[in-house]
Amino acid sequence: MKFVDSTEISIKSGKGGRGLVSFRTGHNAPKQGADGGDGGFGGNVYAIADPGINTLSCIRYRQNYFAKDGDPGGPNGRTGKNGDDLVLKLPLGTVIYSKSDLDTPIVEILEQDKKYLILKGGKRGLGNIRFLRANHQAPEEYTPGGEGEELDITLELKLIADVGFAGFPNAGKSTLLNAISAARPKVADYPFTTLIPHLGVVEVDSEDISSTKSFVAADIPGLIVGASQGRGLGHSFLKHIERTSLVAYVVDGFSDPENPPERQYKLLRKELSEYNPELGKRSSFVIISKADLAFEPSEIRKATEYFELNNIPCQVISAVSQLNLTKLKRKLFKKISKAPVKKLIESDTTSHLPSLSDFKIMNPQTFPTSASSHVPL
Ligand SMILES: Nc1nc2c(ncn2[C@@H]2O[C@H](COP(=O)(O)OP(=O)(O)OP(=O)(O)O)[C@@H](O)[C@H]2O)c(=O)[nH]1
Ligand SMILES: [Mg+2]
Repeated sequence: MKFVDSTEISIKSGKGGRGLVSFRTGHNAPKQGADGGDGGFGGNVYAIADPGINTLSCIRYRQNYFAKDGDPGGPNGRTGKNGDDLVLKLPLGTVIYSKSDLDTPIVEILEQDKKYLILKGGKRGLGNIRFLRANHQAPEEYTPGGEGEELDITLELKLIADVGFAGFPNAGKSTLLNAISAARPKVADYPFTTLIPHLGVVEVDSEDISSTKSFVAADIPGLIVGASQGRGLGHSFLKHIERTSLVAYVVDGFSDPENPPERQYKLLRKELSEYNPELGKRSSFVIISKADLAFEPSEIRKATEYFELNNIPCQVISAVSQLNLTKLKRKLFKKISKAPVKKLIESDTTSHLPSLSDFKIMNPQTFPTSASSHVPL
């Protein structure tokens, strides 16, 4: 399936159903008593996480997503049916913005079993039965249903992974994810083999406890110098790293003596800082790959020297010969269990949304007092 990580759609909540004006009729008295029921509430628009999907491509085939209107009230005091809600099923990690303000997210889908309210449906209209008073026996008043809300939204998928592998092309990121998880990103000896991010669940055998723990690692397409300014492929995926609690820099330690691990690390870190200064400051971990290509143990010592001197946690590995992979998994797990998932917004709120207009009472000329003070909604 094609990876779609940004799309735009229009959403609308349902209008509330109109209240009914009706009267019981008898043989000689055409208006024996008001009995017009309330309308139904308009349907809300919600978003939920669907564990079965990991791209936005399924949402993209349609432009408009509308909840249903509430039905009008019926005679004999019958309340109209509430409009059906619209539930957008989205991949975990989707961020929803109003198209007119791409800086302030409205909602972030971070939890599996939570229903996130995006637009509230219109209030139900009130039937004339609600306006019945001792001194007002044949009320003609009713309220129309409240309008629904409309919004053009932009959806962006920002993966939720505990660890993001950031590295230059060919560093061995995909080979590593293949070796430590069930994910199977393609591996090849040419740059930019990975075109879309891949997630893998990594199981960790804990040293001290008998239970198995796991974390999610993301293989991000290779970055190049200038990625923060939009060069190469990596730029559009840098945003996925924003959400990982730990950035693991994957550097090829032994293929090119001209390009030692600390040089790669500094360049990568600079790119991330230029993209988002907070990212550059975030705690990092360095994975020095392809140790099977080292001829001498001294080469391995040399590769780690800079990181050890500067107190930067690192691990030399070989995904091909499975060297130090258990150690690596344990170390990554220890680092991430201290750092929670980075949220883009502190709490999701819909308070920014335009409030529904207050009800207008129709036919108010005969109604003795303000309806809103009497009528429970
Ligand atoms: N010898 C050796 N080669 C490796 C190791 N890990 C990866 N490679 C090789 O390095 C090349 C690139 O590996 P990938 O895993 O595709 O690299 P990548 O970082 O995912 O590359 P992009 O997707 O292009 O960013 C492939 O030819 C791999 O076989 C390793 O531990 N040892
Ligand atoms: Mg790859």
